[in-house]
Amino acid sequence: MSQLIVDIHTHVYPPSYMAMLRARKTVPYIHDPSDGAEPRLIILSSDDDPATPLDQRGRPVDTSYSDINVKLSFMEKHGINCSVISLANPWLDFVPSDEAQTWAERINDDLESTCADVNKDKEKKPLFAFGALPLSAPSETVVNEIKRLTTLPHIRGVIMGTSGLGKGLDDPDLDPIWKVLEETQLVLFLHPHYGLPDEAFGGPEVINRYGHVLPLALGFPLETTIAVTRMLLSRVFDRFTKLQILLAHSGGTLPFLAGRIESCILHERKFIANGGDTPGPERSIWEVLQTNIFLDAVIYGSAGLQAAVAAGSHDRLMFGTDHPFFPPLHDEDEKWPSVTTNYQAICSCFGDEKADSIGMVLGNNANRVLRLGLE
Ligand code: 5CU
Repeated sequence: MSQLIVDIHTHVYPPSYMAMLRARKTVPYIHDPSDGAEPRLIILSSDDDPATPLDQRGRPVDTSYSDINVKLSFMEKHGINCSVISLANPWLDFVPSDEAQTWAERINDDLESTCADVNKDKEKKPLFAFGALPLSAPSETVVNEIKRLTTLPHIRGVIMGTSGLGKGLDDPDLDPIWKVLEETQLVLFLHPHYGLPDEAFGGPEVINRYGHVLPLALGFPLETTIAVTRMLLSRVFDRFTKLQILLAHSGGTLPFLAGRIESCILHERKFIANGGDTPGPERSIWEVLQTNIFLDAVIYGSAGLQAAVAAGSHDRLMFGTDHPFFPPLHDEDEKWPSVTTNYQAICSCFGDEKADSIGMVLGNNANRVLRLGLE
């Protein structure tokens, strides 16, 4: 059989979510220009700059975000055999607390039925999904939704941002959620959205001068790195040793900075514990990277990918595309450079003599870890 290719980083905004964004006037929202031009998704806080005309704020949002047939065509074009779809950022983080559960059920049931419908048709490539969480609700509600997700046959994990219940991922109130994820062995796909404060880049005026380059290229990866480091420092991985987390964008900068993080912990054991005598984490970052963390291979270059392989291993890395983000700017018919660069980075990172490793990263790891049952 030819090489199995599984895309584990591929997003959707189901139609109900698009309608919800259209009804909003604050970030995140969708604006439909009156001249019939393509709708705009105003998604990052820096997008909503009053100095920018509304019709030009944010980024264009087309049917590739919500029409599953567009995703299936994209898979066909790029030789992808199976995709594990997930709601895109900012998920349900902004939904009022008393509506969060209803929205989570709506989105998750929608994802489940999309996968079930597609998978009924053997001509189509199979789909699975990561469920969304009602994180603005109390942790008990989140725990119940995670338990409900285990009853939906196509759900293989959950996707979550770095704010957790609103206070970051070292919040002790998240413990019941870590516990149920550990018990159910659902993989947690951890994905950034909030980036760094605008001031880190010189303010909104500087950010907008360069489009989304600064927040996406630097803000997102650092956000992920900070979030996981806070989990490590607060000993989440000591308390929940079986937690399985998949980090977006090859872990942000975590593989590259792991040695420095570990060194700072070792040299500042008392300091990191609130200035007191409470010990820092017992398990090293290296052990956590090799037992609790999977990384996607969405890093667009072999240097970053080599760091990811060195920090984890080739059997903890999984191919992804980030569709529908980063479409080609010029020729709509060409293969997406954002996909081909990731594919080439995987091939060049391992070389011809390591076909097994390439196969694992392109699809076999996802098939095994997410129990996709693909042959
Ligand atoms: O790079 C990415 O993963 C993304 C994403 O998922 N969402 C987004 O708004 N921009 C870039």
